[in-house]
Amino acid sequence: MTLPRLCATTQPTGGAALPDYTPDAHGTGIVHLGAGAFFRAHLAAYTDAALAASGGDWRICAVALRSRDLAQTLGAQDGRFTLIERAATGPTARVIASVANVIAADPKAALAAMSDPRTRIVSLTVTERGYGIDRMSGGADASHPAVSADLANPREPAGVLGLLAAALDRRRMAGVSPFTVLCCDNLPENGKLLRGAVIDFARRNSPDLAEWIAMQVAFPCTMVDRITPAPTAATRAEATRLTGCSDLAAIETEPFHQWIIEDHFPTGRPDWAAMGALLVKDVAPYETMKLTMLNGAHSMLAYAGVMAGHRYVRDVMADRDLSRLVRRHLHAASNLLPPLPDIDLNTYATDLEMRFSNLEIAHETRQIANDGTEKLPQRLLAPALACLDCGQEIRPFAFAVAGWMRYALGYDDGGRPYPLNDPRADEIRAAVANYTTDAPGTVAALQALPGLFPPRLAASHAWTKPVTDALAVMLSHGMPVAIRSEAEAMK
Ligand code: CS2
Repeated sequence: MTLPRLCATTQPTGGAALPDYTPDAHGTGIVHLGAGAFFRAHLAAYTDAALAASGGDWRICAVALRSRDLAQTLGAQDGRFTLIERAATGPTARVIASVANVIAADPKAALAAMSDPRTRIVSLTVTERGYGIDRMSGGADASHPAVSADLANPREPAGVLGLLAAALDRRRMAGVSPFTVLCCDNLPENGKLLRGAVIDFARRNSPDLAEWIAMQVAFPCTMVDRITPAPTAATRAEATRLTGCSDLAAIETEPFHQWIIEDHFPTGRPDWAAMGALLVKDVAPYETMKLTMLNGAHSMLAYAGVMAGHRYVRDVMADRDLSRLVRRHLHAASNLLPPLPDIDLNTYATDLEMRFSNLEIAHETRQIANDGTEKLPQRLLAPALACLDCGQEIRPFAFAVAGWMRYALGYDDGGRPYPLNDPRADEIRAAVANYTTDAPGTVAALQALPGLFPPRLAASHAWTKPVTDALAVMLSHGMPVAIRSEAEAMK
């Protein structure tokens, strides 16, 4: 029997909750760049809840900048998809209808949508590497392929910074008020960072535009959180069970979700608080907490976990020694943070251990290990530098970074090579080519990658010694032994 495809005209059956508003009664007010799994589990779900609770013309035009397949799939389903929440008590599902239309790998159409006066927010989940921000200067990174192409041809942009600058320019010329730019990626002070990069990009061709953006455009910061593994055939099978339809755009996620948003939207916003978003004045402390604790521990366990043969985060948590190192990392990270009025950091850490241990979520360590050069600075290197400054034990961060270095060598404990998924993979390979089993040489070579390690950290013996020692054990005895001896050293 062929199943009907989930779309606006099918009537799903099978227990999934259906939208309790009339999607077509609402216009589109958001253009979202990056239509991947995280967007669908987070912003699309919050906006769906906001439409149901308070209405408004806030449906979303989702732009897939690169993946034509995903956009076509979602487009063929009228933007509908099943959001499966996997809890220990069993899965529940909801059909999301906040996506009104989808643009696939078509920058001209994306630019037109962003320039439309009805668009009041442009939100983004394009991953850390998708922007092309020079993290040392905070400006646009002219060596990023999309940035350099768009700087050469700013009227026909295809990359993120180019599209934002060009769309804002069109609005400026047409006398239309600017949209609010809402960065939802795991970058430190993400709104501020993106603002600096867009202004710098614009300045290179039009100082007037740069000035206008600086004066007129809001870039609120946000902290986003929901663990969302890449969907698989099992996700789609579950969606079919829960909707009675075939759904090629279904995703699965954990029940937990958090969104903390700086409340600065001059042209309005959906009622995201309807699903629990917290609108605050200053997001920075929450963002630092999440980046250092959740994401820092994630990166640590991903590198150690991949090298020790643990496929999923839940497998890491079932490894007695490595899960102790996760706890140690969370504790060390929380000690670096200022107190937050409404969050108990010990409870936050315990909750994270529970979330990582969720047996229903198949979150691949390899997925988290991707793009290390984009993630290390805010997750592990900034905390390590903070340890140097305040005299706190640096070892947990040294072990985590040694794990990244071991992974960056590109071969496992059995000598089998694997591809590095990192925008700087070629540079990394060239840097470590001569040091396959030499810990001090590897540490020195990777720390010399331009713009990655803070110079003060790389020059500190108190840092390089524990990194080198940890890497030496990983190289001579293998990752499982390195994990065990690191956990034993805690006693
Ligand atoms: C993860 C994040 O892939 C990664 O690097 O650390 O995607 C993490 O799952 C999310 O930030 C959770 O909100």
